[in-house]
Amino acid sequence: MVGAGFAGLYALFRLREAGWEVQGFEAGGGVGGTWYWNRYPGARCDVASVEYSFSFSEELEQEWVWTERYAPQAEILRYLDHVADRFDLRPLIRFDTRVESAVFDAASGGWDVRTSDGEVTRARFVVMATGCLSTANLPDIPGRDSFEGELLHTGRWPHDPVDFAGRRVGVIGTGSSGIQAIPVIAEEAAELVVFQRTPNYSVPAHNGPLPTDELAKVKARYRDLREKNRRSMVGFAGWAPAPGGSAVALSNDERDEALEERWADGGLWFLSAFNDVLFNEQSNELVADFVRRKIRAVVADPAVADKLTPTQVIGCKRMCVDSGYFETFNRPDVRLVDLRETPIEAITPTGVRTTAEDIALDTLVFATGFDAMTGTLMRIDIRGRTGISLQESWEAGPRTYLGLGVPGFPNLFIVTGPGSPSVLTNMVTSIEHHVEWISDCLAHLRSEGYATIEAAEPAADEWVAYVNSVAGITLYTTCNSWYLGANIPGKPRVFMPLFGFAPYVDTCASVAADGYRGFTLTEADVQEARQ
Ligand code: N01
Repeated sequence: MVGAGFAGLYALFRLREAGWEVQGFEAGGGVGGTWYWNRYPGARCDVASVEYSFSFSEELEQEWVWTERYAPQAEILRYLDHVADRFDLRPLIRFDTRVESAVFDAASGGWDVRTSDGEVTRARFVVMATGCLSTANLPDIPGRDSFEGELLHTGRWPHDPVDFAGRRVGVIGTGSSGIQAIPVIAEEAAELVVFQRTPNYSVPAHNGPLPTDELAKVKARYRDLREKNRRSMVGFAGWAPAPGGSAVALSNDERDEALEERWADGGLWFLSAFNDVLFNEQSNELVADFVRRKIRAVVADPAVADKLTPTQVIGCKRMCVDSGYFETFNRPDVRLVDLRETPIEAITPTGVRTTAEDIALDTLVFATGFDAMTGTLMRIDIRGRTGISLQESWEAGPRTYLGLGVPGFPNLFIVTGPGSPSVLTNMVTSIEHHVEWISDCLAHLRSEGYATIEAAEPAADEWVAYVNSVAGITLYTTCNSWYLGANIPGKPRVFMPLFGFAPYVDTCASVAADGYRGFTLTEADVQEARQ
């Protein structure tokens, strides 16, 4: 089990319960994954806390008390620490231990997993619970390493508090992480300079304390909520009103009224006001225009408002959820630098040089995202049945079957891998679904006497074509997003996640019911005969 975030912890729990001997490896010094590394100011989840939580234990669900509508990073980390202790998972994990390679040994039908502590562990199965957003992207801007102030990345935030008081701070990047951190840093810093390459859409979180009676109501109906989430397209907001029809079908007033209602509720569900926002350009433009008007109404200086106003399709890059982001630009001590007008030329020992000026800084925060979905897997030397590496196999983009299995790599499973709905859903719902599917699959192999399972090439080819064809009917492919790998120089442009959770769950169930259709299962003696 590689990773001890939500996915690794649940996989360890579930597989141990099923009677397997399990060993977890975790590069970090503690559990938590994303929530261990992303400790930047303002970090919180933008799926509601009551939904962004495990459903596998009713006792856990009932006893844990979420204090805010959207849980802050520290509370989610406390929750995962609690899970690790409550279910006694820590003894199963080797911390501060990075998996460097995993090599399939055809003779034994198992994997040799080499770790940074020099050990090699033999495993029959390997489950990569390595996360979709776990390898930080630190762009190679000229002079970056010459900076003499403090250089930070939101995804690798120090454990000790960072002091911004009296400092001139720069933030590069205005995705979800930047948009959360900027208002909080602005409160503390002497000056804040925001370096923006692409403006982003953001909807207010309207975060606040979670009233006890509201939490009690959820707890009373938790099974129903979880079931609805599993039957939804995104794995959350299962109780929310169904999306309206097309945005195009309404008058301007009717549309604005519907959008105002969602805006007042806040959060990602805003994008589901109408059922065609991610499919119909005209509908998308009407919704985007509503958000643009909101930005202009908040930002006092029209020139700054213009720079902050996105033009791309809304939702194409992951929409953000904020607490006072646009308001921050009305502060006298916050400045926006539009990198489309004046790109960064270099980072200097004292700050950032754009084509227009030298900006002196004490602290520089990279909120520049991740080598998403494949970055972490591709940094591990994973070698399959024929000795081929995952890097070679995925040279033109990730190839999986169901996002769970990779042809040529027997007995290797990926939790929320590319080709599965993963990042387009509530991650915890997707993780639980995958871990349960993998656990059921291993039980099947054991009971039927199979030694190996491997995604078949034609099944993976068909699956990749299917994922692309679904992406092709959405508007997701119309901009440069990390979903497409467009944020990493040289990365193949392939839309990596699959849109639509509920139909995917049905497909996975039917594959299993069909004796793992599309996978090749090998019996123990056949495996031996192959050598
Ligand atoms: O990263 P991002 P993130 N020079 O890739 C800019 C999840 N998440 O860490 O758009 C200058 O979205 C880049 O500009 P551009 C969520 O799924 C969730 O913010 O490429 N700028 C962009 O503005 C999210 O989508 C939560 O032009 C550069 C920014 O850096 C995902 O994580 C919170 C640059 C990167 O944005 C990633 O979010 C946080 C360069 N060389 C994150 N390179 C919650 O649940 C990149 N940029 C709340």
